[in-house]
Amino acid sequence: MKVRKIVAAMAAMSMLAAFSAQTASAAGAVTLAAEKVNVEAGSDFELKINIGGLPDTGLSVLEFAVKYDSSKITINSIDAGTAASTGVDAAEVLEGVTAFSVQSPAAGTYTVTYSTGKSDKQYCISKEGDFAVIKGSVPAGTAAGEYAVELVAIDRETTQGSGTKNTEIVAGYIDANDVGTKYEVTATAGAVIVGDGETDPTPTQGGDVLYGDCDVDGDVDIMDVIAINKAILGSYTLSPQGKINADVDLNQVIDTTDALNILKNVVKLVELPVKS
Ligand SMILES: [Ca+2]
Ligand SMILES: [Ca+2]
Repeated sequence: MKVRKIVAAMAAMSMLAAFSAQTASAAGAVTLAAEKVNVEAGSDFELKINIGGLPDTGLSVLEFAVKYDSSKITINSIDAGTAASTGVDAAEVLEGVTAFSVQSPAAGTYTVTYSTGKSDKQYCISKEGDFAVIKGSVPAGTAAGEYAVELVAIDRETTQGSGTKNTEIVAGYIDANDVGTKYEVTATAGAVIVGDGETDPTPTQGGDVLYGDCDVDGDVDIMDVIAINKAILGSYTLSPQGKINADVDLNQVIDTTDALNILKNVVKLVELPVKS
């Protein structure tokens, strides 16, 4: 039992060592699939990672990384979903270690692990459904498009000091005799879809476009400067016409340069749109 405790305390990385020493064969594939969600720029989103194809024993270890473009979407947290809420932390008290754990070692990457030294099915991942819930936001001004949320192997060595790069999402079960069984995982990427998922059309030149009129009330004044600044900070959502009107330097991005140019226009220093 001592080994099991150590294994649990050191989490998934040590699990791998246990697996390489005593891995039984396993049939079937565990599936991990991230959802695709539609989000407006400037809004929050929630995206679930669902698990299926679980073996009868459940899984006592699972680890993978979530990769995304952090210049397009922001992930604030990844919480345990229903399938990861086994109550094991109350039964297996290890200082500072929870079975479900999340870290962000680099921008655009989170690692997600579940690991327990317990072999009882109730403490293993044995329910299909949402395993993890990602909460994040899309910054205001983010261009329309589909931004992938990939589920991949954690970028590290297979075991510490092996010099071999890990290429697998690890899923396994360790029984009461410390015999490990490893399962294949089929992962499906999800996405955060901003707008209709298509790149924004070229803004209409002339016509109904009133450059600088971010709140689309028919004139350009200090309220538009406030509106665009709030939109950049994420506390205000520009309407589709507002977005076209706000991009006063016509570079397809709404940012502080546009805000400054609208302010300059209000005090009659520049004409809009500005020519770059
Ligand atoms: Ca206005
Ligand atoms: Ca712009």
